[in-house]
Amino acid sequence: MAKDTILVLGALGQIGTELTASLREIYGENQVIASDIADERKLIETPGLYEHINVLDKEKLAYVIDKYKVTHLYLLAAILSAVGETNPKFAWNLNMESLFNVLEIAAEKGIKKIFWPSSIAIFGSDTPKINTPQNTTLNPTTAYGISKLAGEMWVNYFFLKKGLDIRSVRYPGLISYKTLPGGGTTDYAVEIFYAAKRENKYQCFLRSDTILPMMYMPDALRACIELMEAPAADIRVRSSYNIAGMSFSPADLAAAIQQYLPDFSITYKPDFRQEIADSWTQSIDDSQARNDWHWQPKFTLSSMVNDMLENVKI
Ligand code: NAD
Ligand code: AKB
Repeated sequence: MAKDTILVLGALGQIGTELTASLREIYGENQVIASDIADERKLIETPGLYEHINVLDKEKLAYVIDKYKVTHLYLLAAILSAVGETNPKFAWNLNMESLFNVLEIAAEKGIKKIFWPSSIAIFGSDTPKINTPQNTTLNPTTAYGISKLAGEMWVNYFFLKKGLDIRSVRYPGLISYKTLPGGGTTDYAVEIFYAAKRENKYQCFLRSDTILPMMYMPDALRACIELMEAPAADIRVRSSYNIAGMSFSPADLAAAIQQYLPDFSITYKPDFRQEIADSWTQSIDDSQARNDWHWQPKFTLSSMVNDMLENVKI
């Protein structure tokens, strides 16, 4: 039987660089094709097959899928929340058209499984902020959040109408040390580690008490891989699953860093990203993911800070 072949779209971003490496470790170097609109030289750590693909170029996407007989797609190309607010129409166009291209080609070519991440950005100011339920009020007020909410509805639609096996999680803000984040509201929680190691101080663009749901990258990668490997019958949410890691404010994170770097100091100068953060929730109820596919985060604030400070290279 032919082996499964995976194509990762947007492989050079914060998640993609690490997910591509993990997928290559599990499924084999030659079974995972990385692709992005950016220069392949950015993919330093994971040598292997690479294709330059703009996800808006449907013909090229279809050509690469045929060329490698791709069976599994991971769509990671997107514009995130903060950059999205600088050009809302572009964020909407890129996030929606890329998803539509993938869904239509997948339906036409019989792709076996697709992973497409949603985000906590689908929540809005009137969503319950603490222990936000799986099914709740969803009135996002960012272009990014609107595109993710519409995306959730479309992946569910393609599951129901076309039988596509699409799986999704609503990632919280992701913290990692291998690739810098690509323009989100939660990026401060990565920047702070570089500033702490470089200068022992950080000016945060959010208020000190802004609590947001966050997750360390090893947990985020495991969530994706475990969800994709779960039996289809166990996947009862076909829009996107709530998943939780940890929740903290910039002040909490600074205090955790001070456990290791006692002279580290933080100041606050909130900018336009504060309004975005204020519209999101603080903590997530992920019991449906825990029940359906046994999701369980491993990292806490303190173990994440310890690992980040050990691994961040300046
Ligand atoms: P990122 O911005 O770091 O990476 C996105 C990648 O997509 C980049 O390498 C970029 O070059 C590429 N890209 C942009 N436009 C493209 C195009 N037209 N064609 C092909 N590639 C293109 O993003 P990320 O943080 O890795 O996020 C990946 C996915 O996860 C996104 O859907 C994002 O919404 C979602 N997500 C991320 C987070 C997070 O905290 N990182 C949280 C929630 C959800
Ligand atoms: C962002 O801040 O835009 C992302 C996300 C939570 O989706 N990190």
